[in-house]
Amino acid sequence: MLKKLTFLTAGESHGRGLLGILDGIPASLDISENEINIQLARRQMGHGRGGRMKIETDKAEIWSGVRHGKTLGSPIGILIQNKDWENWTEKMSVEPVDETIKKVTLPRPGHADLAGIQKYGFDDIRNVLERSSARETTMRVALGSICRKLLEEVGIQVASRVTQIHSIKDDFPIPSDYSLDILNKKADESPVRCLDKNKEVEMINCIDDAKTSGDSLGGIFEVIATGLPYGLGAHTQWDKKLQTRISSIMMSVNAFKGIEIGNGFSGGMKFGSEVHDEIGWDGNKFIRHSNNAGGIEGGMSNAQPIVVRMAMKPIPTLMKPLRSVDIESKENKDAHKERTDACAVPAAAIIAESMLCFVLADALLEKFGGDSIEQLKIHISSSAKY
Ligand code: EPS
Repeated sequence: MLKKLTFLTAGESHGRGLLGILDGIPASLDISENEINIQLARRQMGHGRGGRMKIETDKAEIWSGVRHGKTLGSPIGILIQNKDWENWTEKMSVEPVDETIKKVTLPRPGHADLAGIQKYGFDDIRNVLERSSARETTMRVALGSICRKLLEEVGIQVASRVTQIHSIKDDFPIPSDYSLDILNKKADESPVRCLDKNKEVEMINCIDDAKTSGDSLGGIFEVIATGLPYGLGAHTQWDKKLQTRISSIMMSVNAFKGIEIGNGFSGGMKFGSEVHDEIGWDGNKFIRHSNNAGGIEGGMSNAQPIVVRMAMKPIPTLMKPLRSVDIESKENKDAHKERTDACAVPAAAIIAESMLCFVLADALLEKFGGDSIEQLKIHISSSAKY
């Protein structure tokens, strides 16, 4: 669904590390490993994460596509080492090993385990679970942070906040004087990325209770982008529409099960007169009296903030496992359990920010083009409408 950018990730959760390539970023964008690492650290935050995040301190090593702090226009290659690898050298060895490695044979409901072994004919679920692990999202955030940098260069910002964990809702409206910088700062300060301090305590307690009872929790979060011009995406064909592109990339994250743009589902229960955003003129430009459309009309950005809400399912690995069947013996048994997170909704919000960055950078490059950032800026300043 990306038109100008291409990215690929590789790597198993407990393998040596993660590899990523991002192609299509114009030349002369300032980027440093540190800027990528700041985003990687944001993804590692959040109450409810398990032991793995205490082991890893994700650091990106740029292997290609950048010289003297600026992109070259060539593919950008990144490597992130898994610190946990040293504990898995036999179990995840690339070469055959003499030691007998215990197979994982108890598929977890909700994970890729059962469909994966049926598809590939494996007799060890580890061959599936290692790649279907959320560890892969580390590289998405690393590559997405380069897209974020490109967007920031032209005044587009992306931020997120958690609005619900399990049944605890944070309905706190985003204060009108908050820039997205401030929103991200406030959300980053919260262990659950929410704005309401009372709800924060309730969410933390809810996560702790779930953890104590060997369970896991999902939730809902909001991703917002501001500073967009009119006309990213197009109304002319299904795959050019901005909402197609945003939803397909968002829904490529395993744990994301629902998406809503603007007032999405609640709009289905209202009259048209209550939903559509009335148009005004402030003497200089068109304005809107509301943003229920979430910044997209007819498949195009309409110069309002883009607002996307995502639902994340509870993590499928449970310390109090659900019923399953052994794939070898076909006996009824409890599902596989191993170290896990009780809740990763705050991290998921950062992953979704990165997903939105890919689409917006791609659509921006499609509309305005340019081999270098300077050219892109010239094209934007000569033709963008806000
Ligand atoms: C995950 C299981 C846990 C998570 C992991 C995703 O890892 P481990 O099995 O090593 O304890 O912490 O997430 C990450 C490693 C990460 O970086 O987000 C899973 O099964 O999906």
